[in-house]
Order: sequence, then structure tokens, then C-alpha cells
Amino acid sequence: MIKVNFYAALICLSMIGSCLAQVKAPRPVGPTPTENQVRWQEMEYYAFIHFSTNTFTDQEWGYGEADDAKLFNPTNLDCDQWARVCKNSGMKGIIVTAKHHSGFCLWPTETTEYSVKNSPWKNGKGDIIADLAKACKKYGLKLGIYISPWDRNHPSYGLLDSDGSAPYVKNVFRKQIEECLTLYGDVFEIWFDGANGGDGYYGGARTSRKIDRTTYYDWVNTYKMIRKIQPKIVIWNDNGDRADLRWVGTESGYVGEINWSLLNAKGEVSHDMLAHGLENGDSWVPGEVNTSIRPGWFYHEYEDSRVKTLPELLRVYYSSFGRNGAMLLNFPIDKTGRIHATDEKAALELAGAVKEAFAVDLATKMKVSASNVRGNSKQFGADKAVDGDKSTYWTTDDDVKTGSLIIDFGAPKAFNRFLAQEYIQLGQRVKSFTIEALVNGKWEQLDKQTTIGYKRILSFPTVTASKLRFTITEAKASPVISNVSIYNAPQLLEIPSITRAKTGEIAIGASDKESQIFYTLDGSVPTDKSKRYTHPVMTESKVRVRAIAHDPASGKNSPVADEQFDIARKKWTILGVDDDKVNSIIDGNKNTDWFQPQSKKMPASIVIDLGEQQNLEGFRYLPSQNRNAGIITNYQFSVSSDNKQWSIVDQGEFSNIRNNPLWQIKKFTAVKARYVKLVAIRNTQENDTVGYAEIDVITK
Ligand code: FUL
Repeated sequence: MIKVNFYAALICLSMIGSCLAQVKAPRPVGPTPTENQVRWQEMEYYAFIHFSTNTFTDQEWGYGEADDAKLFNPTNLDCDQWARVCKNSGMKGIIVTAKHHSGFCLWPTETTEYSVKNSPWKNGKGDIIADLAKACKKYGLKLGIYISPWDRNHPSYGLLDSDGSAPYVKNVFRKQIEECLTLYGDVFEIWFDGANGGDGYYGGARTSRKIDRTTYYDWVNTYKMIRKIQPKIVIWNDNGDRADLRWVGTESGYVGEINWSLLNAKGEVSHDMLAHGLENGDSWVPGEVNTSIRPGWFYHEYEDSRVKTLPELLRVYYSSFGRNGAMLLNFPIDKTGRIHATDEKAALELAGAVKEAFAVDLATKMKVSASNVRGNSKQFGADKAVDGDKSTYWTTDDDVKTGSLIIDFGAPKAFNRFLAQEYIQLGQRVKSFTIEALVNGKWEQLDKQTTIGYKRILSFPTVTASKLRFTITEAKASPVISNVSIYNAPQLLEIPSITRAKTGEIAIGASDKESQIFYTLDGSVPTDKSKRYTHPVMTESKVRVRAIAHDPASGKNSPVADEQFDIARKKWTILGVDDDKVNSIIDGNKNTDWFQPQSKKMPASIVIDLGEQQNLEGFRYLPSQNRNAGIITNYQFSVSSDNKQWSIVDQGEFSNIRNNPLWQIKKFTAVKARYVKLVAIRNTQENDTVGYAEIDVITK
């Protein structure tokens, strides 16, 4: 009896074997990811930590002033807390600014004196990278290193020896990389920011240094060294030679809906390529979506009320790895040396919401059928897309480049999220697809999209249907789908928008018609018992407006929208401009802008008459949100009582404004004046275009 069974099993096995031998797996199409890139992609979500002298000087880009090192003194530095928050938030690793543009190093490097060893923190005996590496290990997180190529402190930055070599690159930059990659265990990613050259302290020279970021750092040899020390690392670089990962062209937290993980190995990368990749690119270079949990990358107390809300964070979530990217979310460490409680709460709320939304996969173990199965083989059957195993996949015959999967729920089910994954080890193939729902016996299209890649998640209004049809309408070759999932995520109320017109009128808007708005003007937290908003409210002076959207049906509230306005701008006039549109820059609407006429050359100024004397202690500038042009980087701000005698009260740079075109807030010693003048000295493109979305003042 035993013998018979043994032979039967043998025959069966050989039949399966020959069957498997006949149906080969599809061949890869186009470039494919390296093992390191696949490992990285599967991390999906990890943290950035921005911490440096900037935290103590309240800057986004430190100038590299030697004395700033003396300010670096966190009172309660706690890398364990950073790692704990990241772990509890569902993240898989942490990339830390070991060195930001100021040049200040968070470890006691041998390459420069500008580091923790010359700071008061732990009497110069501390090492933040070592502390963090230890904490990461404890929480099972991977460690990543950000080393800014630009160093505004180092005397040799930007200088060349007589043989054309760069002493800074040889003796400082590369050594710093080497130290970070050898002293602290495995490093999963190294990050080289694109900001490069410009004004700096440079060992006291206080000058401007320019370099060619494609050649200066000798990337080819720098990469070789990196890969030799850490063979499993991925390199992120926005500077020249193509690395393993790409920037997605914005720091606002999204990548294009069309997102190919491909680029060409050589040649310039346009903004469009950063956002969408390149369908026929010759190299695998997937996108990493980097954004901060607050507007800035470094901690500023004035951003304590600007932490991204849950709906905003969810939007980043869906627009990053929901679109074949990875999500790199930044925590600015505060002056105590910890992730601020508000940021922690926001990240944990996101983790909770994600867990809730993706708790039940309605596709799991459902009956699923396919229009074509490769060689009719079980190995490539429709069910492989819903078996929860990412190493198996549904695929079609080589000559079949379109096809559908139908998931049958048996009975009507409500859902509003669809997730699909390609088996990227065989290349990114799908060019377009649709999803449809069978509602009361009729197919209704829910969405029509383009690329999938490693992971694509679609959100749509809740539908109740008995079947879902997923159709690949165009692909480079037979589609290879490793996973399809369907979810019913709870609905969230968006925060209302708050704007204040030049007249002083406050308008509050909800993103949907059903919800009601409640608000306060005294700084208190609004509830559904607060004043109900029905029409614009007139305000005269400084005011803090807080508002919620409330859904009467569910009783749910949105997070609180919070806006702080200075004096009303009713009496303001812009002088010397013969163009009505100029008022766009004081209309309270960030989406309208105005540009100086083309004939105007730098330095270009704009003068505002505030209508009466004010006690001024700062100003704010918002660059155009529509055009990536005319963005001022270097400015002078002057005030006057009579529009004749002017005194300069502030001058400097708007740091990182190209990549993160936010409100720029500048403070100065209080002064009484009626006229203000903002002079643009330089812009991001080093030409004469000057634009503004808004200009505002800060009064005492
Ligand atoms: C930017 C830098 O210039 C910022 O300061 C920040 O580090 C961000 C992540 O990259 O481009």
C-alpha cells in the first residue's frame, strides 16, 4: 500500500515538474531593480530627522558660522525617543542629517572642528550618530545617513588645487562619508542633497563659492567607495551621476500619478522626469517622496501650530507609496533634542488611520478569475494575485498584453480603496488600467489610471458591488501582477480653508457641501457648539481664526484649521506700479501672484504704504505658487516714515525656497514706520524675474 502511494506521488511530481518546465516565467522587460532597490522599495515608509545648529539658530540653512557650534546644546537629547516614535508610527528606518549645509557634524569627526565635539552638549563628548545607531538597533529600524555635499563652514569648500583636484572632496567630504559608513554598522541609504555652493562662512572668508555639482564631487569614485564599504546600501543623489533613487521634484509630499521607476543613466533630468520617471528610460531609478511633518525641515517654534493634520498626512501617504514611491517623512527635532509631542501625535494618528483603513482585505480568498492565464498554468493563475504572497503572481501568455481579473465577493460589499502591485523584479510593465464595479448587474467604471509599479492605491467614493473587474488596457509586455487588494476605509473630514481678504473679511470654506463649519476668533478650540459659519466675517485687527468642519450625519469633526492674521490690509497701497493686478500680492489669496515687468532689472523693489504708522517687527514673503520663476532668494527689507528717508532693517536669504516655496518669516528689532520696501537682490534662477504671491508685515 505504502509502495503504491509512493509511486503515485512520484508520477504526480514528475507530471507537475514537466508542466512547470513547459510554462516558463515571463522574461524581464526593460531595466529591473537591483536586490538593494527591491529591499529598499519594500521598506515603503521611513523617517528623516533634521537636527543641527539650525535648530538653535532658528534657520533652515545655517551659514556655517563658527560660533554657532557653541549654541548646540539640547537639554534632553533622546535618540531612543526618536526611534520609538518612528517604530510606533510604522516606519522601517531613519535617515539623519549627520551633516547639513552648515557643515556642523553630529558625530565627533576627525575631518573638522565644526562638530558636536566643540559644542557644550555633553561637554563635547557626545556622538549622536552612535546614539541613534544604538536606538535603531534596539527598535529593529534601519539607519540612513544624510551628508550634505555643500559645506558652508569648511575653508576649503569649492577650492581647487593646482592639479584641478578638490581638497575638500578628497580630505573632508569623502572622509566624512567613510567615517559614517564604517563606524556605525549597516547603513541602508545615503542621501546627498542637491543644494550646492553659494554664500557661506568658509572658515571666516565669508564669501560665495560656486562649484559644478556634476563634476566637483567626482561621484564615480565616491560611489565606488560607498558601495565597497556598504554593499547593501542605496544611494540618493540630486547632483549629477545617476544614483539608485531619485527625487520627485517637490518637497510637498507627492509624486506624479504616472510614475515610471525609470530614468536614463545619462543626461539632464527635467522636472517632468523627476515627477513621472521616463517610460522608456534605460535605468531603474525609483522615486522617493520626501516631505516634512511641518512646513520647514528644521524645528521652529512658530510652526508648532503648523504640524500636518491627519487628512494632510493621509494625502501624502496615498500620493507617495500609493503611487509607486516611498514615503520619507521628516521630524524636525526640537531644542530639547526630542521629536515634539504634537509631531509624535500626528505620526501616531496616521499610523492608526492606516491600520484601520487597511485592516480587512476584501479580496483575500475571494473567487477570482482571469481572462488569460499563462500556459493555463496554476503557477500563474488568477488566485496568485490574492494569495497574500508577494513572490507569486498572475500573468498571461507572452502575446497577451491586456487582460482582466474579476474578483467575486459572493454578495454585495462596500469598498473605496483598490491596491495593485506589479512583480517589479520582472520590470515595470503596465501602462494603463481600469477598475469597474458590478452594481445591480451593471459594470460601472470607478477609475481609469496609468502606471502601477511596486504599489498603486486608488481612492474613490464608497461603492457597494458584488464584483470588481481590474483590466490592464495596455502594457509593455504580459502583465505580471503579484497582488490585488480591496478595502473599505473610514471617511475623513478635511480641515476647512481660512483666508482673509485685503478688506479684512475672513472666509472659511469646507471641501464638501454637507459639512457645517464652526469657528472661534479668540484662540479657543472650536467645537460644534461654537459659532456656526454662514458668511464672511469682518475683522479689523490681529486675529487668530480656528475652525472645524462638522458632519451632522456622523457627528464627526475635522481636525482644527488654525490661521493667525496680522493687521488688516484695508488701508494698504502699493506705490509706483501702474498695474491693478499688483494688488494680488496683498489680497490674501496665495494662488494669485504678480510679477515685476520684464524691463525691471535686479535689484527690484516693491514699496507698500501701510496707510498709517505701525510698530513693525518683521515681514513675510510668499513666492508664486504657480510658477517656478521669480522666486527671491536674497533680499533687503527697509522701512520709512515719509517714503523718502529709508533705513534697512533686515537683509539675508530665504533658505531652501526653491524646493520648498513656503511663507518666509523674517523678524527684526521693532521699529515704527508707515512705508515698507522689499528689495529682491537675487532669485533662484539668477536672472531678473521677480514675483510675489503675498507680502505681509508682522507688528508688535
Ligand atoms: C533640501 C535641503 O536644502 C533642505 O534643507 C532639506 O535638507 C531637504 C530635505 O532637502 O533640498
